[in-house]
Amino acid sequence: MGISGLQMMEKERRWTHTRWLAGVLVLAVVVMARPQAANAHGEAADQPFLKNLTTAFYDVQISPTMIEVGQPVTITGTVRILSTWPYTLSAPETAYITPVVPGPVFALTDRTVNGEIAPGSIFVERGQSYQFKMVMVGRIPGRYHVHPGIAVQGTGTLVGPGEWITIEPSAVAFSYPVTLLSGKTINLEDYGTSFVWWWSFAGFVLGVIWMVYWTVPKPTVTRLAVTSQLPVNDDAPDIGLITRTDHFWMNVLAGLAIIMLVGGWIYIGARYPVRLPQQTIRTSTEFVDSGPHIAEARATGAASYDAGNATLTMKFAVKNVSSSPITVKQFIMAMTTFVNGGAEERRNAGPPHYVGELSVEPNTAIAAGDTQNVVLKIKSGLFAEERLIPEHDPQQVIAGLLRVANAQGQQELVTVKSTVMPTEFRAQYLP
Ligand SMILES: [Cu+2]
Repeated sequence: MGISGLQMMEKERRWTHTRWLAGVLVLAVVVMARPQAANAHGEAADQPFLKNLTTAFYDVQISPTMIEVGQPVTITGTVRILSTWPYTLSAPETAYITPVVPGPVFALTDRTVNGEIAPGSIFVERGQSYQFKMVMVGRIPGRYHVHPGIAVQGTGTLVGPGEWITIEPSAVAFSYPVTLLSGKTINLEDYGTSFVWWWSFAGFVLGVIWMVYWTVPKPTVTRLAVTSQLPVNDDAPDIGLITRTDHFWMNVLAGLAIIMLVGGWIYIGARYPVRLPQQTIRTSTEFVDSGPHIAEARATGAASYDAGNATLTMKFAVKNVSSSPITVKQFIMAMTTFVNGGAEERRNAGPPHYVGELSVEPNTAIAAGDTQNVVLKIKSGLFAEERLIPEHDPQQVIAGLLRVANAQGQQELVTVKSTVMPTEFRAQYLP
């Protein structure tokens, strides 16, 4: 093969390369040009056990649902870290209760957990409940789905029920005044923004110069086959790998980086002589009183789930250990609440989309000291929408809270766990 043959091959190779690049580019444009409105926070993608065995959110209220920029929205509710927390996940120890919103469209101004101020993470325990209150103010106009969530270290963020919130534009620009310990008030919305931006940008530019220097005109990367043959500390100036000029320019870049660093220290020291390190606050909250012990419950057989008509049927033996009759009021699973009651009780149970009806049979009060076998039936599209029920898992288990109340208005949320069997089986050819 002559020189021209080699050139032809090189041309061909480049052309294939160009076509491949063009293909990737077209694909990227197609993917990016067709954005779909996001209607959830991706929780449906999580495995069912990750939702129903870990936590249960109840009594969640998110209001008001229509505000103007600068006005507050309050999220209240309770999350229980279930005692059924899966052994396949790392134990829940540190967690962070947070609003789950699409980006910085709100500013969180206040958060309490079990009545205590909780600016950061908290230590948590299985079986305990965490009553939360979060206040956030509207920042960027739009319509957003807002959930409370609990981010558990080692597991991820588990979300509660959500509500659509509309932020209308306001005549007044958003501001977030904060009073410093010195007594001076600053606007957190734009405080130091331009300095932070330009300073970061300067560091970025330095990094880009370094990267381009070594990748575009230099053969360091493209001749990997050659460089990989050289000893680690061989600059190989004889083959033009790293020359004296390169050393010079790298020293200049390193010098600039050091000047930026030292300059930054001097500037900070002179401009802000009084400083406090950023605070890391970890608190263990007092546990909320879970109320009197009035009932016990356990599964008396496998639950069944019929995906065809979206119906979950569970069997429990409920024992009344109080001195007055009790009734089963709700079944709470992950971010959903199913209510044995009227429209009013459903309205109070949480954001309407995540509330459904619960049928209890027999729906009669359980006398003091008695144990009654009850069948709980729920028909709801939420099971499929949120992917709550395992239908094809190595552990076919669900868990939740049974809310039981007596005539005196006392109530208890009893953790229940049950095996669940699907009633429909579909062919599955891929794992
Ligand atoms: Cu959502």
